[in-house]
Amino acid sequence: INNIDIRGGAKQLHTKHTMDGAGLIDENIGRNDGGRCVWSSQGWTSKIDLRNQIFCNRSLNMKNIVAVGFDMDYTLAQYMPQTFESLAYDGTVRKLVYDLGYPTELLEWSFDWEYMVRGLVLDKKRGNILKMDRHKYVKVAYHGFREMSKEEKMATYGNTLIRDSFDEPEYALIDTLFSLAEAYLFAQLVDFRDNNPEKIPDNVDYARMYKDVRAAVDLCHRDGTLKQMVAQDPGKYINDDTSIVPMIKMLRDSGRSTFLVTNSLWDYTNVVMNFLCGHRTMGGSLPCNFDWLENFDVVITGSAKPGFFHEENRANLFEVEPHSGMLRNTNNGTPMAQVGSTSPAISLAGLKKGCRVFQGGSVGHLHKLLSIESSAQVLYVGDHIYGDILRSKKVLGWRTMLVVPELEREVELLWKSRDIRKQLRRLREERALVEDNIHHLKWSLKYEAADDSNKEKLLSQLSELEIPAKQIQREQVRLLHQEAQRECHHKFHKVWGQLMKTGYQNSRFAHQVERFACLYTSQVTNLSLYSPDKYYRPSEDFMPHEFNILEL
Ligand code: U5P
Repeated sequence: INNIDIRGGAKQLHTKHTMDGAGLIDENIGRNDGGRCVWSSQGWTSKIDLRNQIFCNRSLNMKNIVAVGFDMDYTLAQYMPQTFESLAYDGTVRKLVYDLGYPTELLEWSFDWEYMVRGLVLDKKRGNILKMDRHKYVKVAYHGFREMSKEEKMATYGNTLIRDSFDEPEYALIDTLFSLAEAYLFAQLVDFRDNNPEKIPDNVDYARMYKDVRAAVDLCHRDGTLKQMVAQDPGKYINDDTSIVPMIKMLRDSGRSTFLVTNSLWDYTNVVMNFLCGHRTMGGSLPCNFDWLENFDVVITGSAKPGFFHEENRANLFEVEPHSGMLRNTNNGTPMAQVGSTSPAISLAGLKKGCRVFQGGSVGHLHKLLSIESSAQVLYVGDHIYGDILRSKKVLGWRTMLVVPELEREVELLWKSRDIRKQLRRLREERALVEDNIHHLKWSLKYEAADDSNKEKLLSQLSELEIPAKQIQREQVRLLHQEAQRECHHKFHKVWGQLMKTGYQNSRFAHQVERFACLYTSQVTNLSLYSPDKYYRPSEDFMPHEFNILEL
């Protein structure tokens, strides 16, 4: 220990992980292999697979957390987009054709569930799909499925002074996995309209098409198109994850209350949670029961997030009778005395034993039910930056963890492409140095050179840098750089590149993750890899000047 180089040691902690080359990446670190860190000559190294680590943006001491809450859809329940979003896509197409009068050709279309990614922005009016960096600079732009030229992109989005905010209502944010199907269908419709103007009425512009798609997708979620199918065979649509129950049990054993707040209604919530906690199905051999409720203190369904997070929200809170699904009125969580009943209303405040199920209400009700004194005592885990994370953190002050399933692949590819990234960085620095040198020589020549011999020397140095051979070298550097960049981009996603990056900048999505999520991770069950009392600490912030000095 005496031999630790403080800087080197500290660095190792952040940089050494289990993904040691392509071999180790697939090694499944067992959950009972005795310890999560190892000490070696290189310092302490984490044994938790990078893909399963919890990353921290803002310090969070779990000791201060008294209640941990979960969103359900795409947080506890990871849907398989290839089946679930395809179902949404097919249902939406049928609604567009049969209810809204779109051409029947649409029925022949198919859905490429891998094409769209989260973090994209739809320009409803122009029919464009955009990926931008954290400064809202549009880096990748497609009109339907046609890539926009640099000039076209600049002409439409390039003016930095009048740059749009790229928010609703002119734009739509693809920030939940639920939106992938609608984004794809929008691109298809834009293409279709451009190529077959006679088949789409004049008054149906791109924005109207988006509105129709959005409404049809939403209806599929609400009218049973999707949920009946999922209820029949949840295993076809939802990833089986047996580690959810132990993870929740761990939190409960550590003294935390646990709760569920979902926008789904009770009947569907019951199906999904039965599948996740006990592999039961609606019509299958193991009919749904309510055992899963023992994992929670309070379940709130039909919560209408993000409105739920506003304390001034006056939404009524109903108690759900699990067997019948019937709703009972409550008075701020206290059951209303029945007309003619003489028994006093039972207070639900401080509820300790036996989970109760509710519908609606707002965060004030939940705090009362769980005896929460300060919102900083609550950690909420969700998948939707706007619906789950932004409001709960910003409006309310809950601590937040964002589930980003894409992170698993992102981290894996990042690991595999680290050599090309290093090369990219080197080329970039090299180019900058050559450019700086040329500037320096030109500057000296113009403003400093005292005599002719000095001038001659400078000129010869300059020509050395600028002679054709050097120019070619510079061009080679530039091309290599471009190629490496393209290769990197395509490795992550053939069209949109890396989820968290846009060129060298953080993507807008990454920026939001950084700002709004205290923690983020690929799966909710990664919580069980860490102590329920863990003090999550972010890595040190670095400004570019510090970064250069510390040569990170
Ligand atoms: N949902 C809609 N409309 C959409 C997308 C999702 O109603 O366009 C529904 C899902 O079907 C699910 C709920 O029931 O919203 C999301 O719930 P949660 O993420 O709060 O658990």
